[in-house]
Amino acid sequence: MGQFDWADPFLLDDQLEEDERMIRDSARAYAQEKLAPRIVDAFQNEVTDVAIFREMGALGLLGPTVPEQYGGVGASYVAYGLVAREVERIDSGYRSMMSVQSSLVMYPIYAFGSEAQKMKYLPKLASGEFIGCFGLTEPDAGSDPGGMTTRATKVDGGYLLSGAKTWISNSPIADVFVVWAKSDAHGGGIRGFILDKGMKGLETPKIEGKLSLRASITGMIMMDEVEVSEDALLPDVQGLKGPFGCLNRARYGISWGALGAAEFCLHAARQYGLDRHQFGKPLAANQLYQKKLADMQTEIALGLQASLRVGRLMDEGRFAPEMVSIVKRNNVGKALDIARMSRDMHGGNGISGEYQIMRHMMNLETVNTYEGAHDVHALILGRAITGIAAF
Ligand code: TGC
Ligand code: FAD
Repeated sequence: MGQFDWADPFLLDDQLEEDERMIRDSARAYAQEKLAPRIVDAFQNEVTDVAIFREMGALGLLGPTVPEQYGGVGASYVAYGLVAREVERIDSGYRSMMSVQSSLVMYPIYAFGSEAQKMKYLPKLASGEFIGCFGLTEPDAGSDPGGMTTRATKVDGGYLLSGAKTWISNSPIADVFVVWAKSDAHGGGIRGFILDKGMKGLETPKIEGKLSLRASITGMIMMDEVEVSEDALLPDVQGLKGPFGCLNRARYGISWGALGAAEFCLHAARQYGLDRHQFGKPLAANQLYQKKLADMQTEIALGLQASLRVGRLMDEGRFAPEMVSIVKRNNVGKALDIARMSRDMHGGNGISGEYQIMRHMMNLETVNTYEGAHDVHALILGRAITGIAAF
């Protein structure tokens, strides 16, 4: 008979390769030693520490799946998921900074870029010397990015880009902008462009007053006839499959990351229940309290196994986007439920910054919305089940 480990019910650790465990351990040590001590103040004071990009870069945590010749470490998608889980165990905002850089900026340059674009951008993005952002969402095109109005107009030797992107992670501090626009030279089709900080007509105002992801800066990308040369165009993709190809990877990483936040909330509720006494016994001695812990543990364990399976299929080149919709939607939804439950189990202390549960809860509200809102993923799955698009 095997031993039961409450913190690793299905022995996930046994299912990892040695190099995946090494990357996971390195991410865990960094997150616990360097990120955990910063986060309470960073969230409270809405501070995004740009040094974090360089620290993560030095450890190979940015774009880890990119091959070594371009600055990555050629890691598996399972390893990438494990990094997301460790970073989001501290804060979803820190994971956001990492996953935008990795899946939404480095991946499209690697997958759709020219050799010159790869050499120019990838090593500096991998080291954290450059910070990247990804502009898809617009004020009037969120769940329906096909409704975007940003335009690329052909001019001699290049393009003029005009339009507004909003809710863009990292944009106010970014050096590199992957922006999606409808291009008149390509029949109005959606194309990707790489813009650089400081270009004339490019503004990146910060969005103020967020109550979620406060350690990860968010802004707009305002483009007023920004002139780019022909070599700013990502040559190897046209249409929505460009941005969606990136989103598949980022959404998959989020499915692991959200469960890292959920694990933090489970572990905190368990310890709180053991330490705090009411009615002459520990809170954890009550049946209701134990049922909540069991529900949390069960959802986390099932969700991690599902993400591991999708990661293995991704590494084998056999994943379908709908698989990613299942794990992004369900794991984030369950993580949000778990954070709310843990907040309740902490009583009054649950609302304090010091106990950190409410911060995770507030962050997960964003995670449930971005990268395809919870219900939008249900519609993607509904379409696959019925053959009818209900958007
Ligand atoms: P649809 O007709 O379904 O597809 C259009 C074209 O795209 C292809 N495609 C995909 N390709 C690869 N992967 C996927 N997941 C794909 N989904 C669709 C499709 O094959 C087709 O190709 P082609 O060659 O036939 O043209 O498109 P639709 O307009 O009906 O889309 C509907 C829907 C709901 C699927 C889509 O619009 C959607 O997913 N909406 C959600 C938008 C979203 O996720 N936005 C995220 C913005 S970025 C972000 O939030 C970053 S936060 C990061 C952080 O801080 O961590
Ligand atoms: P809407 O599309 O207006 O949706 C509002 C509600 O309506 C949702 O509940 C949705 O599920 C529902 N809904 C929409 N359509 C349907 C339908 N057909 N049927 C049923 N229900 C529907 N975007 C980027 O491009 N890059 C980034 O880096 C980025 N970072 C972000 C960071 C933060 C902090 C946040 C909050 C957002 C970020 N986003 C980013 C934007 C994010 O992807 C969008 O907010 C998201 O796609 C939803 O779009 P929306 O906000 O316009 O909501």
